[in-house]
Amino acid sequence: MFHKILVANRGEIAVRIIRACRELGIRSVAIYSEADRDAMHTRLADEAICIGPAPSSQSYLNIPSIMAAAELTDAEAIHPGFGFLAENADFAEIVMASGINWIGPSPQAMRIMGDKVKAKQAMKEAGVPLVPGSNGAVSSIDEAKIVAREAGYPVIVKASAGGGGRGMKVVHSEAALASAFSMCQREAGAAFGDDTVFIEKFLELPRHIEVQVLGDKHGNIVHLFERECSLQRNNQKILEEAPSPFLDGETRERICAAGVAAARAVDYVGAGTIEFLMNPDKSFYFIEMNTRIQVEHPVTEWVTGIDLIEWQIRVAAGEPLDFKQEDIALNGHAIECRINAEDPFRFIPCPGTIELYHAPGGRSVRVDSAIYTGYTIPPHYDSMIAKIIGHARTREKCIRRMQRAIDELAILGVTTNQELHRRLLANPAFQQGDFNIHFLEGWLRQLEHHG
Ligand code: MV4
Repeated sequence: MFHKILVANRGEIAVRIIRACRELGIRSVAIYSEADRDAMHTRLADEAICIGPAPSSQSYLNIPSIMAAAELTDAEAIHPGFGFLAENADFAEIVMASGINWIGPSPQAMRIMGDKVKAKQAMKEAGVPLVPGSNGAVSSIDEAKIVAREAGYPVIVKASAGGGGRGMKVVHSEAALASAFSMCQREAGAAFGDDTVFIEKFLELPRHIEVQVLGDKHGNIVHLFERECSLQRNNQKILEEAPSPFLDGETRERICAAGVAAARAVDYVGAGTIEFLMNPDKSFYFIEMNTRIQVEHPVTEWVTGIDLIEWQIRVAAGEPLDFKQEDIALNGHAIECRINAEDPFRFIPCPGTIELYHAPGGRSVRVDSAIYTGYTIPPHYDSMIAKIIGHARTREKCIRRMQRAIDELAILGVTTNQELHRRLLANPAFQQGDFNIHFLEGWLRQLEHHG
């Protein structure tokens, strides 16, 4: 096992990883920007090293500076967390070329999944269901017209190098296709340096359901069931849960098997997530794979009992998974509410100083956060400041538990989206599990008009 890990991240995920290291008897190295001198991850790690000025481009994205920190502290491995450099295959390669262990999948797997056209080709060969549409890249408007007619409108044009909602255009008719196609190509070229685009049938009322997988370096791959991630706004998830209230046992088995097949196709090592869209008739299609640990991993940890960060580290060190698929059972229900320092209904970030912080606690409530009373939230990074995660035997009980946890939470000095969570947890459609990826935006519009 490693003796020392450098955590190439900040905020609650850096704290989550430092805590896992401490429990495993591994020394941790924090890196921090000039804006994060008083951050929790800087204080909690065994060592901390400043890597640059506040802007991410000069600190948490600054590869030479991070590598210098790793060399200086003799770190044996780097955990990238999520965001920042977590899905940067070049960074993974540089880490490995420096003789440092990369806590994540192979750069090859990251490259295939980072390129949506390549990813879809690999998924097709693995028998994972794909959204009907183009077979690979579409390079001309004439070709786009043929593909769109075949799929039927509406269609969606997506950048191959995009993902997470970036670089997409929905097209409702052939009259609108040419300009949307050209615009998508042009924007993709400017944003990603790759103007490759492809076309899919646009699914109108899907749910976003994702499968957690875990692989080791000995060819073992298991799934840890699914998460329901439909409650989002502008591709920012607000509340996630496991399992999905929409799945029956048979559909669960099929989608989880598809997740394992997807991971196997790229010899996946570590924790990964396969994203699917699911229609109301329960047909589902692969859209992309995230080759990192995700924000919402605690809901999966709670319903499976498996510590995902611990296993990311153990498999990176070469340990085999010490359990089999049959050993993993789905236990109860878990919900995560993301607490953001932002205006709850206008979604404008509200950084500032936290005058008072009181975290909820009690039975089966977990809080992953890096804030404390007196902490000043810097304006340079993400607005997510805490995750409240609850577990119970049933979804109904879990909702009640989350309602009381959200009521207990007290954050003074900065505006947060606590009230949004209070209202969402009380919403009848949410309580009935009756929602899709468009629900939150529609409901917010309704709130705007009727209070
Ligand atoms: C889609 C889609 C409908 N049809 N693809 C957005 C994020 C990226 N992962 C893929 N996305 C979508 N792809 C087809 N063929 C709708 C979305 C989408 C979405 C997906 C998941 C979660 C939230 C979303 C919000 C808007 C659009």
